Amino acid sequence: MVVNLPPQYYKKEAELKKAKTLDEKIAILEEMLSIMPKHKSSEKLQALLKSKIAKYKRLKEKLPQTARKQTAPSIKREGAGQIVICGPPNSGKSTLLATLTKAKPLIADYPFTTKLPLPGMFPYQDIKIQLVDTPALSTEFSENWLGDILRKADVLLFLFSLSSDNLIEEIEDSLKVLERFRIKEEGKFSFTKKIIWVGNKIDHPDSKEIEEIFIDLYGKQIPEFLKISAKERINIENLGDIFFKSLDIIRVYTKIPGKPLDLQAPYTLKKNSSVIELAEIIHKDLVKNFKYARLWKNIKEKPLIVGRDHILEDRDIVEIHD
Ligand SMILES: Nc1nc2c(ncn2[C@@H]2O[C@H](COP(=O)(O)OP(=O)(O)OP(=O)(O)O)[C@@H](O)[C@H]2O)c(=O)[nH]1
Ligand SMILES: [Mg+2]
Repeated sequence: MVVNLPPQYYKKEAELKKAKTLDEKIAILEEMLSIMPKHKSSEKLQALLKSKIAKYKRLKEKLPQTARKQTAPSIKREGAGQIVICGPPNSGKSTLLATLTKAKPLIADYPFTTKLPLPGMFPYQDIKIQLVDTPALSTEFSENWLGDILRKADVLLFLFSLSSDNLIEEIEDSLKVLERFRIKEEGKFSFTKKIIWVGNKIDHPDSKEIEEIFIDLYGKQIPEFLKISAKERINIENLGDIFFKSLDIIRVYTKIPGKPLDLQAPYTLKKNSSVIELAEIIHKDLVKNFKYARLWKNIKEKPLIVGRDHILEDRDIVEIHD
């Protein structure tokens, strides 16, 4: 049966598509319901709108207070770099955070369990990398603050589930959100951020079959992806090396003249940083009064004497003289 709907209804329908928050969506849906002519022909549509309103209200109930108030959550950066875990609902993002760090996120077998970002520190050799779990990417529910968190990350880890029957739809939906967040270029498979692609749940009996479908569709654009089981801890031993490499950082140990070497806590700098950039982080007086530096590749060998523009490498030991 054809439903004759007034033009205001279509206007509201367009507004609904642009609505970002659950409150906005509910308000618009309620308006649509009130505008709609109430006869037999529109019964189905009325029921659909009512069920949507009920669904959004249920979701709102589940949101913690802070999210309901629309205060944008943010994460304080800590450690040598920040990798934000993102991806479709139920892919195991929170499980991965729980497996790799001491954080205790809520994990459950239904979508949209995670409502707020949660950080955890991942120990890698003598540094710590911050991992952040986030709510699922979803064109329907992702709020703009999630975009801020993803754009501020050093690297993104996109986690998808190799046990999901809807994997392709889920990835497409996530990619649309990344476009909305201006992290993916529209219509192109190109991103403003470095992304580590990870297929999770390889312990699942269907994972081989789903992986084939994934490769058929994305093999060209995503030639490299990791396969893990966050829950069963399969293939997670190399993640540290991969994370460290992705961050493009180096560790530099400093030695105070006349004191023994303390290899405890390295400074972390961007790759290709120079000696003077290290001095800047240590103390601004060191920059002003910089004379030369002694640099060891190996503390047992004789040091090199280097100037301010010398480019540092991972694990260099530096003693600045002023
Ligand atoms: N078989 C299997 N199940 C997993 C694995 N990782 C996570 N799961 C299960 O998948 C379900 C979802 O896990 P979560 O970690 O909550 O997933 P999420 O991506 O954080 O989900 P949302 O926060 O809802 O987006 C839970 O039942 C987990 O136990 C895995 O490696 N293998
Ligand atoms: Mg989660």
